[in-house]
Amino acid sequence: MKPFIGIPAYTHTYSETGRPYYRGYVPIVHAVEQAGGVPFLIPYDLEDTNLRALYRRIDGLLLPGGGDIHPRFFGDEAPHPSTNIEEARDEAEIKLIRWAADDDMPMLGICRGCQIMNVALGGTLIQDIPSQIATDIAHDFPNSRPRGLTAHPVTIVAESRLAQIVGEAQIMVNSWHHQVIDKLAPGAVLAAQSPDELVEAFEIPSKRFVISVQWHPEDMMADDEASRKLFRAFIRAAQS
Ligand SMILES: [Mn+2]
Repeated sequence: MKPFIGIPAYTHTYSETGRPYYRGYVPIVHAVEQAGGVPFLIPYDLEDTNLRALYRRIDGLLLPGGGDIHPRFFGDEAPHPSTNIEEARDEAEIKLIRWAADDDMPMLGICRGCQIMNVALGGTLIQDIPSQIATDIAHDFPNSRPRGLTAHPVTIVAESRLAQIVGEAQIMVNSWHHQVIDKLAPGAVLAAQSPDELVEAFEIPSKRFVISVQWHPEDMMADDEASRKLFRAFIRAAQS
């Protein structure tokens, strides 16, 4: 049986009509399929018992990219003018992540998913790299940039699970984030960092498979073996 991979869908209301829709990022769904999993989109704004019922059907949880996380979830009292905050999404994803952590369900976090996983498990974020950190590295490229284009290298921590999976000490990754992890959650360890020493990936060694990356491997699948290896390792873990 192929494993079911839960992917929280988010809502989007079209300004022209005011009608709300659920949305999921197509390349993530395709990446899960290519790696051997069955994608399972989860509408998050459900009654708790229904969210829990959907959760119980999945074998792995994939937290996708998206807008910023409300700073109240990581105890920051000075909100930066952040973009696309959807607190109901934050709340539902935090619930799903905590359930999955308690059950030792395999999890893969991507970009916002990396950040919300860290927050859900007790870590914090830097709200805005450009205004809070001196760095020469561009982490937040314009949306017009082709998604498969790499932006900066990351150094993978030797001995990490990520290093075992990827089999390389350094890889090139894309980058579309203006937020980044500050303090790692208890139990989480650094798995990769950019040359300016920002957290680009973390993992939780005590869990069967919990890895989060700040880049978007789903957008690099076509040309990048490291991205394919990461998705395949996640699906394999969800299958076992
Ligand atoms: Mn980056």
